[in-house]
Amino acid sequence: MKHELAPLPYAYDALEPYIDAETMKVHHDKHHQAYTDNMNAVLEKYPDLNKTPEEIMADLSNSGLGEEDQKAFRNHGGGFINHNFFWSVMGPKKTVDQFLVEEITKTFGSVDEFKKVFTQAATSQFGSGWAWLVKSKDGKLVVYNTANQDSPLLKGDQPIICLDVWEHAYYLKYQNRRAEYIENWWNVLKLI
Ligand code: MN3
Repeated sequence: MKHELAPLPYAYDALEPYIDAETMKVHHDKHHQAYTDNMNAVLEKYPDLNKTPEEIMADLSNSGLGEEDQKAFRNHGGGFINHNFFWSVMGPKKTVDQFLVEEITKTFGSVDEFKKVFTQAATSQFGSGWAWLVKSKDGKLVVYNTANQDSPLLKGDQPIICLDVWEHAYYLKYQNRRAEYIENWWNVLKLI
């Protein structure tokens, strides 16, 4: 089954000035499109596989994909899934999830404390990767980072918040200033 790249749920310039329109355009139209195309190239070898990308990722070793295709899917399918989720947690307007705020406060003590922990995970990811807030299999909120396009679904965790810290996510505007990108990004995270 061929998967289409969905349009961004807002205009390219909707996250200005924190994330610039040019970055959003290249990030979505080029990078996310490439992950989508490369994932489709893997999946077209398995026309009878009747699973969503998320279902495949959540049980990759039993997905029916060959070993090399599992590696390719982990990267490109990961890129497809992670970016879809990333666009969805951002927006030009806050739509604060009060239940999530309460859960975060219970787990981390306060939203500010959570931001410190998450920022640390995002800042310290060496090279390309992501920072995550997930609900783990046992129902706990956990922050960690992953390398490359590795998805929390690989471990059975459910993503709640994510931040792309690949250079392509910020380099046009921020160059090497990842910390500044992360600090500004809180303004476009709509959930808290
Ligand atoms: Mn990216």
